[in-house]
Amino acid sequence: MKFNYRILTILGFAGTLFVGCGSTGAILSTPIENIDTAPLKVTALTDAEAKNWGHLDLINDTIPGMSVDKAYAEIIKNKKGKKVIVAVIDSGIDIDHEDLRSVVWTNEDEKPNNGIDDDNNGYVDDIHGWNFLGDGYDEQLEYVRLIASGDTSDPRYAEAVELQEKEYQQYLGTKTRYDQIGAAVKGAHDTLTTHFGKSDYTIAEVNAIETEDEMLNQAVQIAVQMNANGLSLADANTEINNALESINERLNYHFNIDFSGRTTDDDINDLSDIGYGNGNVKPVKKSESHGTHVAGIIGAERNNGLGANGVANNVEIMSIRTVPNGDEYDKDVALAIRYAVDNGAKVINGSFGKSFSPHPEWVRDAIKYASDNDVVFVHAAGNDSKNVDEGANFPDDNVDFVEISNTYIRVGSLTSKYGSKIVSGFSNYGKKNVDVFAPGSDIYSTFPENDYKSISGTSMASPAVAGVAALIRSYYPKLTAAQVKQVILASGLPITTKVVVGGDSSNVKSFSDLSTTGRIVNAYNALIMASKL
Ligand SMILES: [Ca+2]
Ligand SMILES: [Ca+2]
Ligand SMILES: [Ca+2]
Ligand SMILES: [Ca+2]
Repeated sequence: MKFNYRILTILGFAGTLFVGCGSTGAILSTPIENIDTAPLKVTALTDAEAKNWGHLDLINDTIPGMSVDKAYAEIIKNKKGKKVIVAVIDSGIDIDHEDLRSVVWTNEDEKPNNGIDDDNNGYVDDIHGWNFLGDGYDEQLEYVRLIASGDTSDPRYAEAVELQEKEYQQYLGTKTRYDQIGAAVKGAHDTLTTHFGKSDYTIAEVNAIETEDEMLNQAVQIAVQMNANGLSLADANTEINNALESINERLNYHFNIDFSGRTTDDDINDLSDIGYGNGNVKPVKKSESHGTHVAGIIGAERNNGLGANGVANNVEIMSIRTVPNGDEYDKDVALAIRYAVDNGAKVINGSFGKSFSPHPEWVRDAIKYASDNDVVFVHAAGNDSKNVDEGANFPDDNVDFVEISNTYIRVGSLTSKYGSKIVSGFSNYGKKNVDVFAPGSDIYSTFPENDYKSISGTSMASPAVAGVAALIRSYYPKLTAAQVKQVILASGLPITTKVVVGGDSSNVKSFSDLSTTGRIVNAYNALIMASKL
């Protein structure tokens, strides 16, 4: 699964609306009292800050960004460094995007569209990367595939069955709630449209209504409540329909034991059966935006007057389409990592993961292959608000905490609020299995078809760190991948105060217990430390 957070945010929002039905101002969080004395930024971010907060500086701006702008102003200046290839193993990238097309990797040894594997790397016409999914888009979750396989001898079969029943029922319940809210919102909007003789009525007009009509009164209440949450009824309708689309995808594909999404003609249990898929590394539809957003965080062209600034200014982005709408296959992930290593990537970003894995050794071997070949692998910690030391989280770099790679970095997510709420509520953590934290909440970056949006997830924190790794490799190319990892970890800013974990104000932990380092990534410090090695 891709690790962005949009769907869950909407679910939480509408859940609150439902619970609070009839009363306004339902979205209130419990205040946090005196769990630290760290300075908090008291004013809201400006528009410019909101679109760039991950690059700002804790001291100059009181925002816990990675000091990227300071690094450019004081260290990099006009230097141009060495070009670094960064592989994005994801959902495909809009390589024609106005803010990305200048940084797209091209395989110079391959001739396009001749049906021949000119560079003899096992992939025909792979010009900008590879697409292991072919025309595929929707997929089951991995534990649903396990149930579909009927392999009752698998030690996790019973767990999978239980999980599927639980999650399916949960989403079915959510769907029912959404259908109810959707019907109420639509009914209220229709009533008010009829009442006013127009659909673009204002909240002031709604507030002025005085009536004994029960249906009209109810419509007023719903409109007032939605307005308290910042939405007109028409907008709420759209949000609910979008959310329902996501929920239906889950029910129809992710949790559906009878669905098969695989379109490539390969044997999924034979790692030597390669060459399937195709050279089209773009998303198959606009909604497949994840990889494009991730790519922009790493390397969107800087200071070109368009959209966003990537962290790194001298990269080529290789797109390896591997992660569907649903769980990725171990075989595709293992081959994608090897493709990246064999075709010149020095940094790989993996903003995806899952809790079941039929062939974890294939992926682990590939991660070790990256490590053995001097490639940094950056992985998102995941968005379940949980401690990943306590359960399976794939792809991983260890067996029972014994690491097989010294170039693998796992990243948790930060908000822009320095202080007790600095950890993103969705972010996973782990004293052993998460290494550092980096900006991941409300990150502005590229979306398909020359669009730009702010979205949240550890999926956004991981490429921020991949960008820093690329910066170091660009300006200090003599450092090994293992040294780059060491520098990123050791140069981060330590935070020793207590923070809220899982977005739950009763769950307070010391930030230093959430990762191996207790640090937040800082590009400025990393470049200084790299210069001294
Ligand atoms: Ca080729
Ligand atoms: Ca060719
Ligand atoms: Ca730009
Ligand atoms: Ca590790």
